[in-house]
Amino acid sequence: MLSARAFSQTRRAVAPRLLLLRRRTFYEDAASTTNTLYLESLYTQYQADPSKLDAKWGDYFAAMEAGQKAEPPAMGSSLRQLGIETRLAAAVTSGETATGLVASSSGAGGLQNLIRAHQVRGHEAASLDPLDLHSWRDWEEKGLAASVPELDPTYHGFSEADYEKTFDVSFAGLNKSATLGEIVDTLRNVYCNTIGVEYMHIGDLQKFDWIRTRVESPDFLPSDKERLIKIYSELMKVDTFEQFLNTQYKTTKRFGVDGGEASVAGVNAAIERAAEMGVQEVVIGMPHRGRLNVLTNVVGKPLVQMFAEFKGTHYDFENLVEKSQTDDWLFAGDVKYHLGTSNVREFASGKSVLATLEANPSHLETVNTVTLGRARAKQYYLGNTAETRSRVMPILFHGDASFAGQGVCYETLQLAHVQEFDVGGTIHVIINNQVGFTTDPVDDRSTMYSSDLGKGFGLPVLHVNGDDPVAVTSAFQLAAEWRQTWATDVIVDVICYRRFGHNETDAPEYTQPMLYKQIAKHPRTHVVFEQKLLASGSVSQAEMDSIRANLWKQHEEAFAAADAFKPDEDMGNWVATKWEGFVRPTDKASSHPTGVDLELLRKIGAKLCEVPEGFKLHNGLKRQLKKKLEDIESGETIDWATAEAMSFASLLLEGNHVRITGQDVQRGTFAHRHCVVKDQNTGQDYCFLNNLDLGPQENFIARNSILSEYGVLGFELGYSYENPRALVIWEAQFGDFANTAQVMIDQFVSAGEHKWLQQSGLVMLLPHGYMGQGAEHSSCRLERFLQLSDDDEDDIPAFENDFGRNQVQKANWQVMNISTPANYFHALRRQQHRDFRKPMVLASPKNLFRLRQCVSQLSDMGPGSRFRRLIPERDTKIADNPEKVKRLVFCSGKLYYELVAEREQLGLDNVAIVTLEQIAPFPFDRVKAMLEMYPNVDIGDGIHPGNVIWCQEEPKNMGAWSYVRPRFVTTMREGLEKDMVMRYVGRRASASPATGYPKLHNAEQEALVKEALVGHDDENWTVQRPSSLLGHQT
Ligand SMILES: Cc1ncc(C[n+]2csc(CCOP(=O)(O)OP(=O)(O)O)c2C)c(N)n1
Ligand SMILES: [Mg+2]
Repeated sequence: MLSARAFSQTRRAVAPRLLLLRRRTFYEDAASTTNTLYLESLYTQYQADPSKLDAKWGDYFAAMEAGQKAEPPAMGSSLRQLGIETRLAAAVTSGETATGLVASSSGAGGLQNLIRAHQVRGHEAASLDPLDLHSWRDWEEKGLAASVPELDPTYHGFSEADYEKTFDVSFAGLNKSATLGEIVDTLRNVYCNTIGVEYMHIGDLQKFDWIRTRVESPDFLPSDKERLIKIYSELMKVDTFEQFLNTQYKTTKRFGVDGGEASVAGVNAAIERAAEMGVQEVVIGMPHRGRLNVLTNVVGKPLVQMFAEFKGTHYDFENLVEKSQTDDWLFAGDVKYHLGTSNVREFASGKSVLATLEANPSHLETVNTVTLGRARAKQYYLGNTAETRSRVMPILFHGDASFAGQGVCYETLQLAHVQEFDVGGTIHVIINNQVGFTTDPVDDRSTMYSSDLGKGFGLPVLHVNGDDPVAVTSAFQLAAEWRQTWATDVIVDVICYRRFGHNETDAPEYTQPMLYKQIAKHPRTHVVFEQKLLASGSVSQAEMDSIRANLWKQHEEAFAAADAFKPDEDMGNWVATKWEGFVRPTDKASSHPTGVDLELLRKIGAKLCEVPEGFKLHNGLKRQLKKKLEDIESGETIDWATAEAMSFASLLLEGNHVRITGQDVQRGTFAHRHCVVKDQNTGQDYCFLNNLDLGPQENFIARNSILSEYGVLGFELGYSYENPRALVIWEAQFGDFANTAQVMIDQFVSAGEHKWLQQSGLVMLLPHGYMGQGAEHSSCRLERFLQLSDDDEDDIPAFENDFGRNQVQKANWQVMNISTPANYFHALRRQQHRDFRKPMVLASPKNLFRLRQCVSQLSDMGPGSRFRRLIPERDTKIADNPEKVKRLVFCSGKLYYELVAEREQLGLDNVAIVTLEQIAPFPFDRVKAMLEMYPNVDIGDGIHPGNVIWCQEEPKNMGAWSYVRPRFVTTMREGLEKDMVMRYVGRRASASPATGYPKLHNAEQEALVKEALVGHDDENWTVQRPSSLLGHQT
């Protein structure tokens, strides 16, 4: 038992925290929400039977009813106490147990509740803010109170006199019999110190206990000299980097982590601990803040190189300019705080870890799922088991404002345990500097913590004071242990401050004057820590001085050496993963034929129609498979889905992993794919493509995804980054939904290689086509993808041979609208049969799956066949008589079939129809051949259009028109030295992509097809618009 003196010391020790608990009087206010509810319940009782209520309350309510001003009879704690008593009494009389209610007795029940209160709400009174402002606890307007009454022993019925009494207690670090003073002190030490742990929302008792026993253990925070020195050294590495740059480049944007240094040191501790527990690789995604420091001190990018980047000696500008004159592809590069890299980190323990930092754009949180996709791919290639997942650990950094505000964070957490997306747990680190640019936390969220989203997913949240590097290190180590033990996510919320402005050139005093007065006075984290270490006598001043001096010297030496740093010719060190044998756009590339042996295709075909003995297939599917088998055997009518499956199968047999995800991809939005079928009796899956039984094959994954585009597309992109021997496909339910993933498309898919040399062969399937389904399900917004395509409309490249391949190699991506199953087959295979990778955006069909005419011959996929960027007139009668042709119609996708049907109907043999299968990069060479082929087609008089037509379904301001028009003209001018005015036939310009009225849709479609084929009589150019439904002609 404590002596009275010791007890009073204990109480003094905790006194500042008690002050903190009482800083606000929210609960003391009779008009506050809590008490309003309580008053209401009393009033209900009063109305029911005034005699049951204390007379003072009766008088109060009577006065209120009479419209007189009255004070409630009980205020403050007595009111609260009364509330508790009443609720307890109600619970007892109704026979409920008192779980969740506080006991009013000072006995064991009260003690239990006191302990539980600390476990539940201790973090709300913890000392988490280095600046001791804890502003997020004081948001009355959001219903958030600063005081936590349950942490006060008196709330549980104890009085001052009880502090010296002993109680039987079972709590780590306490004797079985301890005084209340000791108990309170221990509880506050664990739960209200510089770590605030939130874990009571974790439903699983085992996990809950796992975390409880660790944080409650007296050994949780280290105190031995060796470990303290290590923590100090790690912190100083981070701090020295920032301070050194601050002296050399005071006003250069670097988004320093000053104020949050401990978070970077902490991540290192997490990785080291994880390595001890079997982690071999970490994949890191992070935004700007502290990124340069992480690159250097976590990933291990050499200091010399980092300084060379500051000095600008890491690239040779003259050389770059020279290259731009000779090369037809120029690397754009990116600012240094967006670049990625990977490197092997060695630890003192002898363990090493391959650390990869994903390149990212400035768009906050976008990199999250890209990082997880890459991690999942690494785990897949290691063996795709829970064990291999445990070997690759993702770490995602977040800013406090962005984690609270960006919806993709939700998508990221939602993916955590979905099959084929699970990465075995992610460590989320919030560098919580309590500001987002100029926005205060009060404006960046509704919830108390930036991390509160995590609670919805049952993640443990470790809030930790950034000025306590020991606590930060322990929190990170715990996070790593959690991840390795439970294979689920965890959040470490490092609460710190931002010493300078948003970047180093900003003046934050404009917007946060009071905060920055406080920050200006506040010593750096290492100074706070040094004082603590000195006070505790664990480390001497001389020891710390020597560590600091050494680090500074290292930085000075590296800085001097940076002048002589040899720039990497290839800048290859910026690519997170290097692919052996794959070439850059500036290198010579090669490709292989994509046709497949017909016998093999037939065998594959048979397997695609076969389910195991006893498998109860749905009758509808049985009929489909029977028909499919007939088609394959005849080799005449291969449909879209079969062509797709055959291309997948052939790629799998060639050793490519194939993965397709997106909403409902197993069946396919249009019920065409059915690549995974269900046993009607058992619900069991069967996947044809994983049971080819035709020799060794890679694995096929088709997984329906969560209902997200942004997050899932990012995941697949990251997956595609890891290994080029995988065909990775993301399919949108309808193409228009891709716009919710626009950041991923603009910032990563279209520009990743140009900015970061990061290649990807990702395929995006975007169902597209006008079928009268209204505004949103008609268009995948081809125009947007085409606008992002980087081939110059006025430049026909002069490739000596293999125009098509060369052009794609230099382009940022390929945009397709394919019209035949065989061409789709080759387009997919072509992705894998090159020694470079290029994303492919495919406006995929919606009705061609079942269109009788949309079939290919098996031989179109056989040896010698290949992808056709453009398909010339297919009717030999017309193609063989080109001089008869008066109109030349170019189109793409399913519109082709409608034009042909109408042409047949009208019996026309003077109109040729050509499909552009690959729209971008524009097949100048093939288009030129088409323009040359038909000598009698009027190309216009130089002012007015002739009869070379671009026909599209989309409104004039959409679809491919704006992209193809100048390129057709260039082809004619540069290639054939003639001026051509191209004729537009398609819907009129419109804000909405399509009409919602089916009849109007039909009328439009009919008008545009007719106009393309027969045109209108307009000798004198007076009819500007042949139909009110169509666009102007010029
Ligand atoms: C998606 C997105 N929206 C807006 C911005 C502009 N922006 C850059 S940093 C920033 C504030 C970020 O605050 P926080 O997440 O707290 O990170 P911090 O800079 O404080 O480390 C904003 C709004 C952005 N980069 N990305
Ligand atoms: Mg911030």
